[in-house]
Amino acid sequence: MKKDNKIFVTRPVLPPRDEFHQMCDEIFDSEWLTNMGEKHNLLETRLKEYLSVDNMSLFNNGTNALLAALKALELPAGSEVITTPFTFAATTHVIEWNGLKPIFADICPKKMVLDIESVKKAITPNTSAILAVHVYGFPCYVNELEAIAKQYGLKIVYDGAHSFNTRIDGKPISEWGDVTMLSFHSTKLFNTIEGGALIYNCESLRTKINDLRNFGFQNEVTVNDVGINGKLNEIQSAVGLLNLEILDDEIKCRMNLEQFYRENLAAIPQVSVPNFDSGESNSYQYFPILVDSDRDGLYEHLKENDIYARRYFYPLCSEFAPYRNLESAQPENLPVATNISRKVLCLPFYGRLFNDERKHDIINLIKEFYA
Ligand code: T4K
Repeated sequence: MKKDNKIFVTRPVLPPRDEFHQMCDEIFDSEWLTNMGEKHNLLETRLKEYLSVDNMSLFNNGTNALLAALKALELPAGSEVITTPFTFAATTHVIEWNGLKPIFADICPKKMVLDIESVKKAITPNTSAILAVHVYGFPCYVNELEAIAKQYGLKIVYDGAHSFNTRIDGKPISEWGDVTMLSFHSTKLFNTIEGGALIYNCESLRTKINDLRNFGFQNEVTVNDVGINGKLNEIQSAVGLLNLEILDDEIKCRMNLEQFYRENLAAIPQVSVPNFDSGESNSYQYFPILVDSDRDGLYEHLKENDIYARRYFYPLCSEFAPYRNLESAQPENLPVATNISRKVLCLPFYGRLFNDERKHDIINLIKEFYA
């Protein structure tokens, strides 16, 4: 396919072609394509080392992983799960697919993650869990959420689709919560084309999660759980193994690009860049900015010039048809999320862009729009 001049919000990290072809040859020769093969198991081991975690189960995408996470916790049917509206549709959908009820709480303006006071207000006798999102890799207020969960006997699941290797004071973000999901979709910092993982602190969840990932089979003749097909195949695992080798180079390029953006955007008063708290590491997944004046105008102006920034996450999940009639979905319950979703814009952010002269076009177009 012919390459064009468009600059997208992201571009996938791709492994060296010859190394990928070699891995494909190995897979063809082995005649083992999926169902927890050699490459799958090696990838799981390598990822656990890279992320400094003990318990991980790979999945064929982040959404299936999150579906299985909620199922594994055996929450009472129809119970309420407090969640953020400022996320990708998958986060809310997995609550519904598990026969649970999403209850939206507002976010805080600084890091755009769940606001603690709003979570507290949303708790009822029917609340069973909190499904929080480390949005753009900004860590949630994990200690405060943990205290709430302890007080009310709730489970915590983190949607960490954006928080590959996010750490707080050097500790992996997955140390907090019962289960953390990672997404390895092509648009993510670390990708396996499609893919994902669950990380959990309690080893006893391993069998349950792995069974749920494989239709609920415990052995050849026993199905004890309503499982799904959540298995990551060998070709995807090969992409993961090779991408892991080049991940640190990708992160370095993204760090440089982030610095470039921050330095050049500082002179544009209509635009601000959210910051991480001290001790928190950036996941270098997205580069969100908050635009005070005419965000949609700026988005269109960039698009007319072949720069495809994205308004992640606008509209809010609470505005989508399946959810908009919920009491907690009403805009007066979600003033901060509503405001931020009208201001946020994710600028193109991927390693190769740092060495592309067109990164200057992005800055110049923003300046031109506000001139
Ligand atoms: N929770 C959260 C918080 C999430 O953000 C996501 C996914 C999930 C859960 C679910 O995880 P997964 O089940 O997906 O593992 C994209 C991604 O598909 C999605 O994974 C991601 N979040 C979401 C934020 O972004 P779209 O609909 O915006 O993708 P699309 O096709 O418009 O792609 C965005 C841009 O990326 C394109 O304009 C060009 C570029 N691109 C994309 C693909 C697929 C490429 O250059 N090459 C490619 O192969 O959802």
